[in-house]
Amino acid sequence: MKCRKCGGAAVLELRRHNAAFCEPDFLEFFRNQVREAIRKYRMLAPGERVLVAVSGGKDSLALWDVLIDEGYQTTGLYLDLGIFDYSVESKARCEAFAARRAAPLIVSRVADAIGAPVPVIKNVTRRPPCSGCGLSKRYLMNRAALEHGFPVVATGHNLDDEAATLFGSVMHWQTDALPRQSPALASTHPKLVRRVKPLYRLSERETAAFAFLRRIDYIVEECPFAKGATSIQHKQILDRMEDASPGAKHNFLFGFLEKAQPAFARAEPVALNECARCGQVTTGTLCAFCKLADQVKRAT
Ligand code: Q46
Ligand code: ZN
Repeated sequence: MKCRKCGGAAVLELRRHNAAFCEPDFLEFFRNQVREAIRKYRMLAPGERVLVAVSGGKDSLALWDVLIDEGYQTTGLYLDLGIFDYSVESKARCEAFAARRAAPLIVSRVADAIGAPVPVIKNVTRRPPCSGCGLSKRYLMNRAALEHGFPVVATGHNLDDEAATLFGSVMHWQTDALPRQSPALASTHPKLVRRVKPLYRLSERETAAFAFLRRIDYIVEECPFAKGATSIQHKQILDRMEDASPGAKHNFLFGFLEKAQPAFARAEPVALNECARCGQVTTGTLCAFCKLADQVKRAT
């Protein structure tokens, strides 16, 4: 196998690109894909302050690594979900990465914000753990960005994540979710920061290879609650399609973004208010996070 760029010995074959790369050319290919994502969706201004949501996994730490090297003023945000050893280990990886790159890291505990960690929230609500967890993460990311004066939050969602989310939304025809399925979400309210996903052009295998080659120490284990989550089942289905037909995920996601998404755009923007208690954005009077906090308080 020869590198497409230099003809040297390749370390990685990318079937969907019908190409193989040596180590330096793969790293450059990876960074170019991030640059292209940022350019195409105008995700970040040069040198902008960016809050990077990090979980300790390969994707978010690879993203942070690239953004630091691209000259953005980054700060990491680690949300401690209180999920047993998984949270202890993943926090340690984020702290070690931040120390190695001499980058600031904010740590925020879900239990401090809502009154209980994710496993307790799951028991209180009797809903899948990812439901309360996802809601809390979205809320706390936005709140941390506002409190610390960041105009934008970057997350490590990759091509596999985005294709699986799209697949799930299409399977259930969640037409509310489809307009928001985008690599970049603009701010539609002064209290809502922009959200961007600069890794959306890169597969999970590619981010794993990048993290490995950059010697990033990341947590390999998944969250224990990920097992059985429907998003994992959707990923497995898409993996089988990708095996049979390299490029299937890319075509599914990119085809949607380029050709289908405009058909689902809302004619009228959703009216947003400020939560009567916390002041964060909501479509009702009290936001979903404050309602969840009340539910936790009543039960604990
Ligand atoms: S952390 Fe939270 Fe994920 Fe664990 S409980 Fe679900 S949403 S799987 S990315
Ligand atoms: Zn609220």
